[in-house]
Amino acid sequence: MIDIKAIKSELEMVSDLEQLDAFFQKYLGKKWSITEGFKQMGSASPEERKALGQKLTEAKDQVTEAYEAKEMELSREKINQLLNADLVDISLDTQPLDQGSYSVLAKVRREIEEVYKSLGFIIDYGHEIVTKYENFESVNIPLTHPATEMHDTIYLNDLDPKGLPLILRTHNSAHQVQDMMKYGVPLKLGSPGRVYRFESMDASHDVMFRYAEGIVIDKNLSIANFKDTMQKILSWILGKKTEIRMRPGYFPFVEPGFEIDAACPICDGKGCNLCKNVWRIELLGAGMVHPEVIKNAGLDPAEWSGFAWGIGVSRLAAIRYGIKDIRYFTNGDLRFSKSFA
Ligand code: FA5
Repeated sequence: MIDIKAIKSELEMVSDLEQLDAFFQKYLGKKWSITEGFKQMGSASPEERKALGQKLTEAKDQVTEAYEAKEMELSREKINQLLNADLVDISLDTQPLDQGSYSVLAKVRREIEEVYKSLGFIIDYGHEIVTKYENFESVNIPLTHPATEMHDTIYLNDLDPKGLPLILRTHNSAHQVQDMMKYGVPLKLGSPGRVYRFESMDASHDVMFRYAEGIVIDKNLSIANFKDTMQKILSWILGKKTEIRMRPGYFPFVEPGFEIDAACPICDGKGCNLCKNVWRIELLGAGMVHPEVIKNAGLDPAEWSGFAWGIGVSRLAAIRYGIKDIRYFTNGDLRFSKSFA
């Protein structure tokens, strides 16, 4: 007769899936005695067959149930073993990763943005590809001005809707009028970004350099407001120690115009390539916004006034960190970049 108790205790001794498989072959597979028992039923009388059939079915059900429970238990154990073997110990130190960092120019640009924002300015980067109208005429530079010629401006093959060639902006003043119209007045807006000029490169000139425009439009603005704003921005970024000089300058989009120079950090008056031996480095152009520019934005210059400036960020960074040549910023020398990481 089938001894279910003995079979179950044999199952209890099974400790892995391989043994369980052997158990299955022995008791539940085709060769098992229960199966054999079913086969023998053919030779039994109808009464015996019924009783035997019932017993065999019960036995099979009980062994199958116990087998399935054991299979579940062993499978779980196996999964846990595999998971534990694969466990990543996050408390262990990993290999140090080569992390990137902001370039010097990005750091200085971000600082300028911070100062602008702290003074309540909107930031708008504008576009690097602009029309000739935006770059020149909107800011009162006639298309006959020498700056529009190839030697200063980089032209693209693509045309604007008027059929004129598109250009790479030479300054972010290209967005002054557009921004006045876009944001309305009064306005305080900062526009940092890359600008492009077709010119010979040297320690203080590059064909692509970082620039940061600023413009304020309001009623009754004066040169005193302009000076105060410039002093705040420059002393924040350069510190109070860097000597600054303001002198008259000419730009067709301002009246009066100014240029601000900073003392050369490299030669201390002895002369070097960065300042071309004149001790001072031109840092920015600026002035009171020209009435024609205000008119181009659809505003009445009798009511609205403004001041604007354009900082050479590459030069500002060179002055701030005492770098001899602005081309270091873009020549890809990792030793230079890493020294600022
Ligand atoms: C302008 O571009 C005017 N748009 C600035 C302005 C804005 C005036 C608003 C009035 C009102 P400028 O061409 O001087 O000005 O250029 C601005 C600054 O960019 C310069 O003072 C200088 O610091 C820097 N700069 C000029 N050319 C280069 C160059 N090739 N490489 C690096 N920096 C340059």
